[in-house]
Amino acid sequence: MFDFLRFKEVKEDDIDPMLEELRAELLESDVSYAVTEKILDDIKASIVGKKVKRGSDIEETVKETLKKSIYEVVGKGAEIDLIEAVRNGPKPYVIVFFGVNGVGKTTTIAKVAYAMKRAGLSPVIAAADTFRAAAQEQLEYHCQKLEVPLIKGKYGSDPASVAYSAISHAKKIGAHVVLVDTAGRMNTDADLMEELKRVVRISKPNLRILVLDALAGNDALNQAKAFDENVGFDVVILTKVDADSKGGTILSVTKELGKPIIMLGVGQDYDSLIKFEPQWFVDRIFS
Ligand SMILES: Nc1nc2c(ncn2[C@@H]2O[C@H](COP(=O)(O)OP(=O)(O)OP(=O)(O)O)[C@@H](O)[C@H]2O)c(=O)[nH]1
Ligand SMILES: [Mg+2]
Repeated sequence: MFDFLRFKEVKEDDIDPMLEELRAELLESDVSYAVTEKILDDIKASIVGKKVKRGSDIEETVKETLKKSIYEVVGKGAEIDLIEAVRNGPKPYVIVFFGVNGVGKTTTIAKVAYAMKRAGLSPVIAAADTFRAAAQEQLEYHCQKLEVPLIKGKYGSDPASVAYSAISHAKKIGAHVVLVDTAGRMNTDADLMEELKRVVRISKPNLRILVLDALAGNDALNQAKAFDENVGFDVVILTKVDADSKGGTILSVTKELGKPIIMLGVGQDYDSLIKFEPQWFVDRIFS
């Protein structure tokens, strides 16, 4: 009884100015326009009409709701651990890495190989980027340093057969995991997408990782959509998060495609690959 004395209902007008501010903040963090609108709609739906104690801080309520809803969106990948997946998966566990040119695929593979070795797992790397001569040399350099077997193909040879040879080699030597590096390709290049499909069809990966670059901003979402439609992928590793970027891509990709971000590249060293923590992201967006 007399609830209205103690509670008041949140009206759209109460929160509109705050949502405006949030809209600007999300867009500035490179969250796509469509995703920003969806998130704001979710918040409106969960707050407008809600009864809050008179005298309580609506702004604080909105902020908490927003944080919670963002946490829920990006929290999906948090439980996926690459090392555990390999440890509990078939032997060898096959992972194919792909993405647009220069996003950091090869560097990320070296980092993953390093992490696997540290965890007591033995990797084999497949240099299925037979497109650029320098690509093989780049992997040779890493593999020598990390003492990881590398399977290469001739320049211009069939990348799918390089991946296949690497898997056969891994079986022969009892390696735990095969990391397949592929050539960078624009999401608009139909021929190269076909080639990638073939690599995937033949290597039958246990995990398909799309590598995205945090600096690509909104284009990263377009890339993710195109790779998803053409090839399909399971998870994302986002690189170059150490550069000046709030990583809004994380929110766009998880909200629009429902694909988890599992790891972040935060530098050029082998140990600059960290597990993605949803709370870290929420704090970063609101910092
Ligand atoms: N700062 C920073 N630089 C990175 C990160 N990951 C990769 N890079 C750099 O990005 C550049 C491109 O990396 P690569 O690993 O060669 O990229 P790629 O996707 O294999 O490139 P292509 O094979 O040509 O398509 C290199 O200079 C890397 O050192 C990261 O997490 N942080
Ligand atoms: Mg490369």
